[in-house]
Amino acid sequence: MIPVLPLPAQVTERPGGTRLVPGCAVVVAEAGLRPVADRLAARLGQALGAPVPVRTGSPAMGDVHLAVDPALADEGYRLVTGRVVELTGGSPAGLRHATTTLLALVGAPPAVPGDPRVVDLPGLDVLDQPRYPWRGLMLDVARHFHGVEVVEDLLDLMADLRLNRLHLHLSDDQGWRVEVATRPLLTERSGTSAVGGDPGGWFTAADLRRIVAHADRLGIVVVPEIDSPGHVNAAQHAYGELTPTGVPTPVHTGLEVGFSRLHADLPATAPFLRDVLGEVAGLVGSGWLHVGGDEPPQMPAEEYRALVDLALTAARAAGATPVGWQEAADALTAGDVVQYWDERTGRPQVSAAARRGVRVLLSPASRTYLDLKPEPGFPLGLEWAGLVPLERAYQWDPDDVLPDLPAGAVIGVEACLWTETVRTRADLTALLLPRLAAVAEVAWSPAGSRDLADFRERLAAVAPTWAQHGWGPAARG
Ligand code: TNX
Repeated sequence: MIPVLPLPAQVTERPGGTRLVPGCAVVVAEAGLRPVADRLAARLGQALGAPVPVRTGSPAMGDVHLAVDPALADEGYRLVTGRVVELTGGSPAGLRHATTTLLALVGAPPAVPGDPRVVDLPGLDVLDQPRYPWRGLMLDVARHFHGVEVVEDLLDLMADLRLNRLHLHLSDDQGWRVEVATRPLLTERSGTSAVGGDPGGWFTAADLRRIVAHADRLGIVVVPEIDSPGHVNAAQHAYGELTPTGVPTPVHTGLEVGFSRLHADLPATAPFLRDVLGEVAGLVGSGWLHVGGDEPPQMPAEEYRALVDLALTAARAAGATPVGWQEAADALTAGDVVQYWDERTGRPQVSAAARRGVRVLLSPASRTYLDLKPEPGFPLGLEWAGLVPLERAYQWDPDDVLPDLPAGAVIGVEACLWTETVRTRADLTALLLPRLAAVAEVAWSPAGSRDLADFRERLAAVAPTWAQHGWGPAARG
């Protein structure tokens, strides 16, 4: 058992190994790798209980050497323990993954901070690369708001699990969570509400820039979502011009869905989508924009299509590749991404879209909706698609979800955390862990390589590190 999550593609034992002692250094082959090296050195220093310097030049015995070799896969890496620990990435992103694998092998920092320790790494040759390029987590900050510190903390957790996409669900019926310069009432009137009358909140442009910068340091791409044409009560509460009567709708703090919608025949609708989607895509600047499209209330199919087309046009005009929930599948074109979530419906539409070249992101609710309860009576979470115990989040294969997809259509896997019942950081990680590690392994590790008993052993090995961060079910007490 190698105490690493997700399971690497290939692990070979070799003679020898590396002894890491306080005083060892992280040595970079080129100055451009310094950001990756600095982060590794800081964390290695914590784990060894003594500061670890970063140097350029040639490594001495017991050092950690970082280099890039473009012959490796883009996010791929190699880790070899011997006279030195040799970490090689196909890119800085791959190298970063190598560092998280090394940190997992080193294990949790000493219980008494600063108490120096020696770590003997076994002789290993790890050659690893991801199964899918999109390994995501969706966080709903609309039902309950979660601020910059919590999001940064989640980004750290994601990076350790080698996840590389953070999808932020920024608007819904209950609240609006991103400042938009051309529509200030969105946050002024709809930023402060949340499910159950709990406190709201929103990201300023500076907040979003901070999140994006932190994600960028970790090789994580932020995908903002502005949901429409359904799930728009917060927008209509702020701007009455988006409703047929012209009167702002009442604030909504309940859990019901599927009652609010935009109207294609109102003059304010198209400018709203154009301005808001354009601005949010520009603020995040990742080249991706999720346009929602889920759970539209009753409306003529042509009107739904016209509204989704407006959102898609706005996304493209802002230079972003659109992502949409499966309900929007018919409107998407080659290169766009469709996110499959509701296993009760939508299969033919998603498959047809894939045949047109639309890429498919898998979030089947019964496997990846981590807001669903892991066990009966769990104090948090919903149950609408059943329970999602750890085994269900782990024991499934992406190839089996939509078997009639063309080869290569699946771009990846995304876990979703809706936050109707999730109010605090402790609530978040109580639902996320350990199941997020299961979904991460489904997205990363080679088909057919997974073994539940081995996975459970590896979970037990990383649990102390999570506990030290205050992550996981234990954190809720
Ligand atoms: C379905 S998934 C929704 C969300 C809810 C979630 C609860 C999707 C695209 N829509 O509005 O929060 O179920 O699990």
